[in-house]
Amino acid sequence: MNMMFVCQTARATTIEEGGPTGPTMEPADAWGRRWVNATSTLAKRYMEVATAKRSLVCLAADRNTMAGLFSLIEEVGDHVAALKTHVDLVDDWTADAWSDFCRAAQHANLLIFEDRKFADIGKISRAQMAGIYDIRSWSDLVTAHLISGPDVVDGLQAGWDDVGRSGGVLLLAQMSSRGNLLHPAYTTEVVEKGASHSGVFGFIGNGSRPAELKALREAVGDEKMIWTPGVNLAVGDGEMGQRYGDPTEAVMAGSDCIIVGSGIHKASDPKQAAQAYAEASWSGLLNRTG
Ligand code: 5FU
Repeated sequence: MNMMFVCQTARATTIEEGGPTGPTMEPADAWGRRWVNATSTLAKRYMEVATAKRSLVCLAADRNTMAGLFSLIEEVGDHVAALKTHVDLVDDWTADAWSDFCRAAQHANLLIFEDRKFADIGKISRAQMAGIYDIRSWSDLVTAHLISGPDVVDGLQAGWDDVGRSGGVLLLAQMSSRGNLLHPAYTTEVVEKGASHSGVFGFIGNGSRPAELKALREAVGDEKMIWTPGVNLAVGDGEMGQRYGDPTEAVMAGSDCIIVGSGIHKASDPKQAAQAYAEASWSGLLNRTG
């Protein structure tokens, strides 16, 4: 992919511009308690970008070619606030192409979130941040299961430290897939252990079940983020056990970011779809009380 092409076509949205579809709003006014209580610089950065773009959408960019990924950013970059990747599902992945892709994402003002779901002991998680994909060098956020104990978070933080960068961990407190084993007692323990850790940016919640999400928000409190997959404007069962809930309801129940994959990247018009999800998420934020 020609980097010049990417730079000319992708456009960074600034807060001063007020995003693509409306007047400027201050993050504090849009986010209320979450803005006041957030202690993480990354969370504030996310809330600023989301406010500027009037979008609480994280694009799950699950396309398996670099060309497909580049065109997605070009089409929807203005309407999403973060980019979620699975670096290991790209068929024609090369380090150079990925580095250009990350640059295009940064240019579009997107936090880069690798949904790696780390789950090993601390020292191995640290080592896994390096390796061929070198996740520590380009990710702002990664996911982790807490099943192996709290050192996984320290290991991931050490990974970013090793290259002089910083990042945040999203712990899986719930999942959207049917039959998952993250039962309420496990969720409670993940939240208890994660809530006080400065390396924990927030939690993954189940976007398909607003009642579960509401309970998760009550347990988490106002400081940390909750980001939610399992969201689609077509509510119901998805492919291979995925479940979908309504984007606006998810935000009103306490989600700070809806993670949307096929609803955008498989749409006949991804830009229009991204705009629809942005609007649904933004109206949820403006209408939520907590
Ligand atoms: F942790 C989770 C989860 O519980 N459910 C998910 O669906 C993560 N995901 C990711 O969100 C999953 O790996 C996909 O990348 C994305 C959902 O894509 P969809 O096409 O919107 O279903």
